[in-house]
Amino acid sequence: MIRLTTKKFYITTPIYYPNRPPHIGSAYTTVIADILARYYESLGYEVFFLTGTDEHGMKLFKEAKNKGISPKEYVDSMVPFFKRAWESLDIRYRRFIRTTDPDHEETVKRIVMRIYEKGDIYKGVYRGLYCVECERYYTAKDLVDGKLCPIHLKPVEYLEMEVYYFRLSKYQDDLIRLYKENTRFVLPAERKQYLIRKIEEEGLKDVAITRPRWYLSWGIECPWDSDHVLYVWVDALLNYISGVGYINDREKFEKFWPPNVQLIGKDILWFHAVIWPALLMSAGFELPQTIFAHGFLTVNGKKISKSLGTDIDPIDLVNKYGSDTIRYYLARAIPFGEDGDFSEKDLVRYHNDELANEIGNLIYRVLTLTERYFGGITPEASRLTDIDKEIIGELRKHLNEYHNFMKNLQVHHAVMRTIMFAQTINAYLNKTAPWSCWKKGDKDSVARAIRNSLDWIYVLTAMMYPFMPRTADKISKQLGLDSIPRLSDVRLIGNIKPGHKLGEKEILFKKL
Ligand code: ME8
Repeated sequence: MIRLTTKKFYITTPIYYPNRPPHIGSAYTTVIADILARYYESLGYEVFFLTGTDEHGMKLFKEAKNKGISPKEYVDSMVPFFKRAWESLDIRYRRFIRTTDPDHEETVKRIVMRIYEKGDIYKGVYRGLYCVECERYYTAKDLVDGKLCPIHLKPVEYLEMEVYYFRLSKYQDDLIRLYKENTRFVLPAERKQYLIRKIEEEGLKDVAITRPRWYLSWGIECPWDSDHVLYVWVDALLNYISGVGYINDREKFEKFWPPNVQLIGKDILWFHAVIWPALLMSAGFELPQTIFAHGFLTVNGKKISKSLGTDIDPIDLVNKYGSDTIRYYLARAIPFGEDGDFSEKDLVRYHNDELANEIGNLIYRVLTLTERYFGGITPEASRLTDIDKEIIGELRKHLNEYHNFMKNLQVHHAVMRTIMFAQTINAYLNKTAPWSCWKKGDKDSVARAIRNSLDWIYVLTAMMYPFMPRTADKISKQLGLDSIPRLSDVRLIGNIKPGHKLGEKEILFKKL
């Protein structure tokens, strides 16, 4: 029997703390994840894309207390902000996981129990420093001026309490081996080098993974000791297992595990590249293929924060510019992996120069020519000329590079190749000048230039789809197609048949 196996792609974002609505930083990770999910979907992979909210821990508990409501009421009231923002940005997640979901709580208990039974958890006393904003421990030398958290610049707390520890130190050699042998496990490569250096210099210490209930009750109960609740980070990391159906859809879990790409910001690298794989090794799960830690965004050169007014609401941006322009800008302007700055001035420039002038003009131009000379019907044309073949060679190079960049998570380069693909078609039109050929009565050359350009716009549409699904849909309609071309099906010639009637043309991007 022939078994058809479909390739799978499982991608995750961090689950965000719902103590404030999403901003352009959380939107950034989520948009890039959606771009990669749509890319693999268009290639014919079965895709599972997980995002959600991280709802336990001291930070959420304190915020709720300040508001005079229960933690659950509080998180329930905040989750819609995330769902609405992601909807406005056309984020097509397959599940929105909340760590208060019952199947998540059950999964967490089962997995930590497994780790406990293996002997990797023991009781001890924690004495040290903690930042509630980060929900993480610090040592004095990590702090700014000896007292402030290096990320939030707020004073840390001193904690002294009985806790259960996870034997992270036991996994030190396995982790170092993992980083060295599996070159794609942590990307970009500099981040991996940082981890190796830090672990080799300082050594791994065991990590506290519970809190006594007298200190914090808002969390998942520790399954072997009801006087403790689990540390919010252990609870949160395991969302990547529960979210893909570990308890409530075993078939899905078997199909998609392990994650292919886990996107995070560089702020949470330690949890994802050190604690997470160690927990998985201990519990006996296959490890994710790649943890990719991107850089941090500032807004007009300033840190994103409520007090500085830089916590821009993505929905406001979408209302002003449309989701495709925001998605395009985030993918295009910030080299994926590096820090970057978000500025509306730049966004407008990219919109005008690249979207309106290159892509919008190209499509309008080709549709206008088809209408003028062939009544909006794809013409029949004779064999390819040497110029056509040369251009096809160039386009093939851009398309191949586009795929290489997408697969290597160099999303910004893939966008560049899309623009270069459009520029090459524009240059082809200038070179073949169908309007002059028409004047000379060379109808065959006109037909060839138009037929080829339409075929290549078809490919361009498929390349644009992951970044700009709305625009890809509009172009497909203008081309008279029933659906958006898929990357798995496109060819460099022969996509659109002669006699095919195009749709109505329309300006794609108004200049801002
Ligand atoms: O850390 N630039 O949640 P969080 C780019 N709940 N990305 C940014 C950013 C910025 N300025 N600010 C935030 C948590 N991000 C935990 C995660 S996962 C098991 C638990 C993005 O709400 C980036 O992806 O603080 C970063 O890692 C994440 O938001 C932190 O979100």
